[in-house]
Amino acid sequence: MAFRFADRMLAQLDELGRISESPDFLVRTFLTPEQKAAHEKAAQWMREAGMSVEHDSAGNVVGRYEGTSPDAPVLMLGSHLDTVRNAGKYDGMLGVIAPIACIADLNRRGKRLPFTIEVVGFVNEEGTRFGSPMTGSRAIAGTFDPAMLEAKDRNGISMGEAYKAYGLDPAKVGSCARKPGSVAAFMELHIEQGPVLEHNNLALGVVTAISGARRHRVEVTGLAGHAGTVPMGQRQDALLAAAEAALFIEKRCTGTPTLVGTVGMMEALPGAMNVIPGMARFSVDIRASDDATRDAAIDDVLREIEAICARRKLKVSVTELYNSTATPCHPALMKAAEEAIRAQGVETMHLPSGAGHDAATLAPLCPIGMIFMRCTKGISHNPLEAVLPEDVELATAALLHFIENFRTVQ
Ligand code: HGY
Ligand code: MN
Ligand code: MN
Repeated sequence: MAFRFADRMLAQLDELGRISESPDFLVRTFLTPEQKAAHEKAAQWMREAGMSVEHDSAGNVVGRYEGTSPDAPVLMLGSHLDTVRNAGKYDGMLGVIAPIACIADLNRRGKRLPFTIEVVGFVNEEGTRFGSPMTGSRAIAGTFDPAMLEAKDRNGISMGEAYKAYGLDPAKVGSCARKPGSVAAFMELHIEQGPVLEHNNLALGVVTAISGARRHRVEVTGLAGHAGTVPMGQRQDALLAAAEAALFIEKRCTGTPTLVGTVGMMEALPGAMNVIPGMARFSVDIRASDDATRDAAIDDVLREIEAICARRKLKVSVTELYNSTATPCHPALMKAAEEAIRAQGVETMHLPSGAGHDAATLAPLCPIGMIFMRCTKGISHNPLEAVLPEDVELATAALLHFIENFRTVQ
């Protein structure tokens, strides 16, 4: 069945899904040649849709569709174009391709609205390469922290050095910050990345709030040794402390509604089968729908990590990489999103987001809203991530309705 939007969009999402640092799985991280290639592809589609395009000081790709009154505040749309490792091809990218399809439709009809529309492909929402996420949306929101330029990737390259190698001045990353009042609203379309819409047999949902997250990197230092000669009772095995900590995180974060804790990365160093790990590095990602619940869990976890390392006579250093607060969506945008969805003749529901999104980062700048689209079995951050073409069609039609009926939020 030929769709008005979905056929071309799914082909574009497939094309972006093939721009990867690995031939074996999808991974496209911050300030890489693959990021540049994906942004150039998006820029081409933005131009074809009738937009002017710029790449801003943080590396975001920004398409602009002028309105009838040039000095009216901007309606900003978009999402991120970077991915996790072994990613699906809809997380982020759907939220860039859909608004481009909407603008292309307006342009085909020669329709201009009483406000300018911008579509942004944000950089580094995931934080895959340097640990610290949301760089592009923070820069636009005016909350970019230059200290993040010190964060290093797994090869020891800092974000600042990577910016230079990419051709951007690290000292100017934050210069793309928007003036307060210059952006009327930000609306992000994103796959739900969870099972709730599918469980309720709904294609689209209205997001109520976005969970806050905090991320830490932990480094444990013990004593490397010979696996065959050091008796078990005389070891300072850094990896076992990390393993104990991971199990404590699971236990502490189990049983409290909306509280989740994840150790997504763990390294044993020097990383040889016959060497007792003298060092271990691991990540801690803890979230909840309210900050107090989350922060109490983090306090307990950090205290337990210290205790484990003291007992095992190990040194430990903890670095906080990210701290975002739980963010409510603006009621007026929730209402407009619900109207836009219902105008497609379908039911919908309100639901929170356990995942973080660029929308939350933009909340200090302007009112924010999100529309969720069902994804198969709620799977995400996984190549099995999948969507239904009819849902893509519905989501894009709803987004277009939202755009054409948008009124500045009071
Ligand atoms: O981690 C998150 O919630 C998002 O996918 N960056
Ligand atoms: Mn993601
Ligand atoms: Mn995402």
